[in-house]
Amino acid sequence: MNTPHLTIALSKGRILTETLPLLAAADIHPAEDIFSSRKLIFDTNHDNIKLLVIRATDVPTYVEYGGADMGVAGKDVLMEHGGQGLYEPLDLEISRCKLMVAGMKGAQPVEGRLRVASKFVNITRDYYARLGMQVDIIKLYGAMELAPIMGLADRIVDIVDTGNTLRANGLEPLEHIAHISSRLVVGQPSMKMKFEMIQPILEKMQAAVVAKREV
Ligand code: PRT
Ligand code: MG
Repeated sequence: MNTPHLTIALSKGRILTETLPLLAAADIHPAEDIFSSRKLIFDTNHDNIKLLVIRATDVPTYVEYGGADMGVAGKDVLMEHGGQGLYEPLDLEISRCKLMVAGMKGAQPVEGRLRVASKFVNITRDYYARLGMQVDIIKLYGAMELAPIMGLADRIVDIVDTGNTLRANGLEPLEHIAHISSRLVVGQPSMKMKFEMIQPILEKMQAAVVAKREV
């Protein structure tokens, strides 16, 4: 019987550094140094396992459409993408942060409709819909903190870790939307067709997550 191939999509950037030790715990090692290479596809120590290193926001898309069998992405990215076609079997407990609403420190109450800037437009829409509030959402691709300063928006929805970025820009956290960490996702067809290959990887990664927790 020939062994199936497995492609794992990894988010480049800050999540990658914390993902590699968890993959190593499942005996998956890139064949060369990911950080010094410009490649997008990496061989591993297994002939039939390849790694993709792509933008975090593209990971759920690759996995949903079968361009990768599984992947690692932040819960923020997964919430924004929507869960269609994806299983989320494992919380890797890495790259933790919070999704929050923030605004200018000590700002006056807003009259009329709130203007909210974010790159997370779906999360923002859902959040205010649950509060029964109609808001104007302004899509940005980065540096959300600038929007309230320049009068573009009253609020932002963004990721907060230490809060230093907010503080440095005269903003303050106002409302907590969700706790965020990175998750392992598996495409639904891959989970079915390649279960025997995926299952031991999941188990070993889970054991590594638990072991790390107990340090
Ligand atoms: O850079 P690119 O546009 O390709 O994507 P990206 O910026 O989303 O990637 P990256 O690598 O920066 O972040 C990927 C993931 O890391 C996010 O999707 C989160 O799940 C997770 N993560 C964890 C964070 C942070 N912590 C974080 N602090 N992502 C972003 N930040 C940024 C935040 O946007 C803000 O600008 O850091 C700033 C806040 O940090 P503090 O410590 O100042 O509060
Ligand atoms: Mg970034």
